[in-house]
This record gives sequence, structure tokens and C-alpha cells, in this order.
Amino acid sequence: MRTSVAIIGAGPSGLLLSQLLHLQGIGNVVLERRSQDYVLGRIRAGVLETGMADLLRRAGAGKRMDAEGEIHEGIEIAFGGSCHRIHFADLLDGKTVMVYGQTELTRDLYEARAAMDGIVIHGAEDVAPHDIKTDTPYLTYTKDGRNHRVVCDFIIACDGFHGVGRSAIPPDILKTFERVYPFGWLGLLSDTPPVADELIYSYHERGFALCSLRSRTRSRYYIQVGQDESLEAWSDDRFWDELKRRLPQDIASGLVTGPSIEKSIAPLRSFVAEPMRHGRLFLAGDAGHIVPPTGAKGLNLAASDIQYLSEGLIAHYKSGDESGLNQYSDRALARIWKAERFSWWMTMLLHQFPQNGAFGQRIQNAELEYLFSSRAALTSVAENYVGLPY
Ligand code: RFL
Ligand code: PHB
Repeated sequence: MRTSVAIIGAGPSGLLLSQLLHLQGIGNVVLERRSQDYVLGRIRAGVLETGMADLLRRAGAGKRMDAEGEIHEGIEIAFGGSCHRIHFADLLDGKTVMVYGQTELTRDLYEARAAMDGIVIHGAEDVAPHDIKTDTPYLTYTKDGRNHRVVCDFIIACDGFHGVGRSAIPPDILKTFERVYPFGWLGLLSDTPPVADELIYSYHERGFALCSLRSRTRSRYYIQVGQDESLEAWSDDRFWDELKRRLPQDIASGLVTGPSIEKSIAPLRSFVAEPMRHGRLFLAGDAGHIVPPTGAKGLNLAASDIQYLSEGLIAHYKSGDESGLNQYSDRALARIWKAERFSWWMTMLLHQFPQNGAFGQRIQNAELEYLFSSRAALTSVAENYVGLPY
């Protein structure tokens, strides 16, 4: 098979890029290792910056988000027994975020791809990039026991943190930066009404907790757990009990519990790979970087990567202008490192770090008290949370 752009991975990065290129008449193929049902079964992000929401609309896949997503003007941070609001709209002249699940967003992108007869090949195994330093790179893969080859102009690795794309960049060129946090998040999804209208990030001596939501009838909650915690050790009852203990009393007493429809543990990690281009191979989204979810930035960074990369590819095909592709890695990384900083900072602020001792805890308390005593500090958090400009 011959195409212009071969994309590895049908997560939000891959599908969004595929759709944006197709709308400009640029041929592309997406190769995905898993089935569509598997991809749509993963429960992940919930908060979209305006830039991501706009990009989804531009991709022709924003209709349901606009109908069903919720605009949020702020978040709550709980500490010392009560909730404290960060009102973005007030601090930042009306700026807001959109609460809409990644699962729904991915479903909308799949539907948009199908409506345009976009090519998404599922069950593609052993995907491997070749000749990325030449003008004629290609991908090989197997499906149903048969070998296939996709000849193309560019290969885009949108294959997430555990993908194959990044390892095609030689180790003497690829630099990686990593921090693994000594805990994970145990997440639970339930068909229960959310405990509050806005997200609540809770700093508590028993550990961090987050109350999020997908709709007025579906809630998403997380609690900080040990790095090696096993899922089996957490019955729904134990989860609800622990969550209540980590929330201010008035919030906990209003919590509606119910059976989980999904429960999983995610490790927390910061990771950046540089550069994000080698020859005709480009990295985008989680393939190039990971943030801990505390700042709600992972999916949103994937969106800015795809914005820069689609601009570069469109300019290449429309006018032979290479500058966007040449600047892609530097441009993307400049925004990525700022989101890495913010996600690291939110994580350090809100989690328990027993190894940092009483001194560390006092510093966290001082930071929280300072934050809510200073409009300048609140504005800085709000500015990062709603998303820095592209
Ligand atoms: P994905 O979504 O991981 O998709 C990669 C796709 O590539 C496929 N793949 C391969 N295909 C072919 N061959 C191979 N060898 C392949 N290897 C992998 C995979 O099957 C998959 O389909 O990466 P993408 O598209 O870059 O998207 C990134 C986002 O998914 C991620 O950043 C966010 O989910 C992060 N995240 C959040 N981001 C936000 O912006 N706001 C949030 O509120 C937010 N909350 C979260 C999150 C991530 C979480 N977890 C579970 C890590 C909350 C959690 C708990
Ligand atoms: C979510 O709803 O899954 C979610 C929201 C905010 C975060 C992380 C996850 O910071």
C-alpha cells in the first residue's frame, strides 16, 4: 500500500491527525494494534483545554462535545477541612475548560473517520518503521498472519508511551528525561451523580483524592495509593470509604456511592523524549511525553503536538514550505516542558510524600495557604490549568 502519511496508533493523537490531514486532501493510513472496542474501553482523561476543544471542532468532530460536554469556570482545592475555589473565569477574563471524556472524544473521532471513509487498520501487529532517514520510509506489519508494507512520505508515531515509534530513533540521538513518582492513582467510574458541580482536588494527610465527572449521572473518582498496590485489594466499599475520609466532611456526607463500572490503577510519571523528529519519523502525544494526570495535561499536550504537526504537514503538501516540519520538535517541546513543570508542581503540591518528612508537609501547607492568599498565585495556576497559548 502507498500513502502520504502513515500514522501508528488510533488514540486521540493518531485519529485527530488523520482527520485533519484527510480534510486537507492529504492521504493517510492509521495502524492500530488493538481492536476499536479495546481502544474505546480505556477510561482516561476528562478535562479539555479550549485549544483541544477548538481542534476537535475543526476536525468536524465537536458536535457531541458541544451538546453534552460541560463548561467549567473553576475547580475546587480541598485542604484543612474545607474547599477553596480557583475561579478561572474571574481571574482570566472569562476563560474556562470543557469537561468531556476522552472515551467519548475518541468515539467521535472514530465516527468522523468512518464518515469520510478514513482508513484505520485494527489488529496491526509487529508494526515497524524502516528507512526513516531516507525520502522513502515505510512501515511493515502483520495482520491475520500475513505480512504487509505501507510505503509513505512520513511516519508519525502516535503510539503512546509503550509504542514502537520512539525506539526507531537511535539511542545516541534520543535523550530522555524521567521522574517516576512513588505512588499511583486508583480510579473508579460509577453511574452516580457527581458529588459537586466542579472538580475537587483534595490534599489530605491520608493521601490525595480527586472528584471528577463525565456527566450529571456519571462520576469519576481517584485516590492516591501505594506504587505496588493491587487492584484486588480494593473492593468498591473500601474505595468509597477511603475516598470519604479524604474529603471535607460536608462533601463526604453528600457523596452518592454505587457499583463501579470500571476500576484501574495508573502509575504516575513525568517523561520527555527529545528530539521529537528523526528524519521522516515524528513523535506526537504520549509517544513523546508523559505527565502525571494531576494537571489534566496529557491529552491537551497531544492536541498541541497535533496542531503544530498538522500545520507543518499541510504546508509541506500545499506549498512545499518545510519550516513548520523543521520547527516542529522545538515548538512542541517548548510547550511540553511548561506543562511538565505545571503537572509536576500540582503533583508535588497535592500528594503525600512521607519520605519528605514533617518539613515537606509544612512546606506543602504553606504553599496552599499562600496560593489562596494571593491573586497573583491563583492567576498563575488558573493560567496553566486552562492551558498556555499554542
Ligand atoms: P494513547 O491514547 O496511549 O494512544 C496510543 C495508541 O497507540 C496504540 N499502539 C500501537 N499501535 C500499533 N502498533 C504499536 N506497536 C502500538 N503501540 C501502541 C495503542 O493501542 C493506542 O491506541 O496516546 P495518545 O493518542 O497520544 O493520547 C494521549 C492521551 O491518551 C493521554 O495523554 C491522556 O489520557 C492523559 N490523561 C489526561 N489528559 C488530559 O489532558 N486531561 C486529563 O484529565 C487526563 N486524565 C490521563 C488522565 C491519563 C490517565 N491514565 C490512565 C494514564 C487520567 C488518567 C488516569
Ligand atoms: C478525569 O476526569 O479523569 C480527570 C480529571 C482531572 C485530572 C485527571 C483526571 O486532573
